[in-house]
Amino acid sequence: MQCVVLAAGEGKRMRPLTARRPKVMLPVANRPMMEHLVLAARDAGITEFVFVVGYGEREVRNHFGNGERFGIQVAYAPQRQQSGTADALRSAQDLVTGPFLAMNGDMILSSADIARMIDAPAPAMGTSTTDHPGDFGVVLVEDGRVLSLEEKSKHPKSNIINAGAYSFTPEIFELLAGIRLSERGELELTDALGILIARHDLGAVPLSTWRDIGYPWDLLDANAALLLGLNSQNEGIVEEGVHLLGPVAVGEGTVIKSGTYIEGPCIIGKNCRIGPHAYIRGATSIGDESHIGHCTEIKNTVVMARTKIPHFNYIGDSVIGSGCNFGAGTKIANLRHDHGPVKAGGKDTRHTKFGAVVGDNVHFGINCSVNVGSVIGSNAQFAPNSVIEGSFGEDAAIR
Ligand code: TTP
Repeated sequence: MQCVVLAAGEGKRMRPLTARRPKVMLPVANRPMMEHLVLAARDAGITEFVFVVGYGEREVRNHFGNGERFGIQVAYAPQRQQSGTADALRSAQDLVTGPFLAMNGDMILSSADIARMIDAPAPAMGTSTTDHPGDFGVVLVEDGRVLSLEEKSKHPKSNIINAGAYSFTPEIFELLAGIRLSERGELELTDALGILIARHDLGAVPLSTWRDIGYPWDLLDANAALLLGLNSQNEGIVEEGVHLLGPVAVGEGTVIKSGTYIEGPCIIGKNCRIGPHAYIRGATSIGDESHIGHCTEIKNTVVMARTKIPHFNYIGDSVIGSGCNFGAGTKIANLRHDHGPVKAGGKDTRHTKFGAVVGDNVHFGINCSVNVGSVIGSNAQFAPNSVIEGSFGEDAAIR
């Protein structure tokens, strides 16, 4: 069976992290999120993939190539304009040869859940439950059939939602051919699903491990969930006097210097310098070639490659892009005094602990204070002692 992965979207909700890379290539537990999904599908028995690519497609192609290094075969279906999920799936039509799975590339699923999708008679939709169904397509299910699907309802009729994973036969392409632009100007897969639902012909497959990754704070939740399965591993150098508690994976060429205390689950990439005397708490992922230095504390955070957080820093519950530099003493707050949910970029993160979203190549002078919920565009620069709060665009500067 083939698996079509929709990976062409712009990921606007994920900005500024997607300013220069596609959302599906954002790292979770130090691998692109889509790699976790593809490996889970491979482990469920799928070896033939069609990746629908568009925004940032070069990065996807460079990473996966023909799939050989992952033990799979990959063909690419370019979607020239990101005009919706129906259009994305239609782009794969010429490469699909029989019944197939289709999955959004921006989610996490276990191989057991994907195996359930493979076993389900087509057409079928994977479903999951959530405490905020109004952000998704809400479905009513009876006797294993989807009875209705309502997108982003203000008054959701259930807490069951469309997980964005489907089992189809090529008949879906006939339905997609008749789809018209939706109110928001997109060609939406849900319109074709509506036809199947009206025919009482769409099965529901409950999935227990689904995680959607739409916003930066979803990256933290997905990262924590995936690190729960981490096994300790050391391919680097751990000096005497380092404490490693719980699962900690240390990549090749990385040196963890004396006095450093790491409470897993934490994954540290290749060629990093950690410590001396750094304190890293779970669930944290640190990308390749990063430097976490003396008296720096990092907690529940994703740090991308080549970022330097070298002296007396605190970073909590944050997503930090690649190539950033934190001046000595710069800290990110992660809790409001009233312990209320943090808003970031005007959105409710639904997290009482959330720090900041920092794009790529951001430079902080010494002793900057970054308040909860700050969103900082790529290449921003901040003078020493800056108080940083709210949203800053790309190339922003406080001098
Ligand atoms: P969405 O999450 O709806 O869209 P997006 O990824 O562009 O993100 P945002 O809403 O933040 O801009 O897309 C669901 C999946 O479908 C995702 O894996 C990307 C993929 N997709 C395409 O491949 N082509 C498209 O035209 C669209 C809209 C989405």
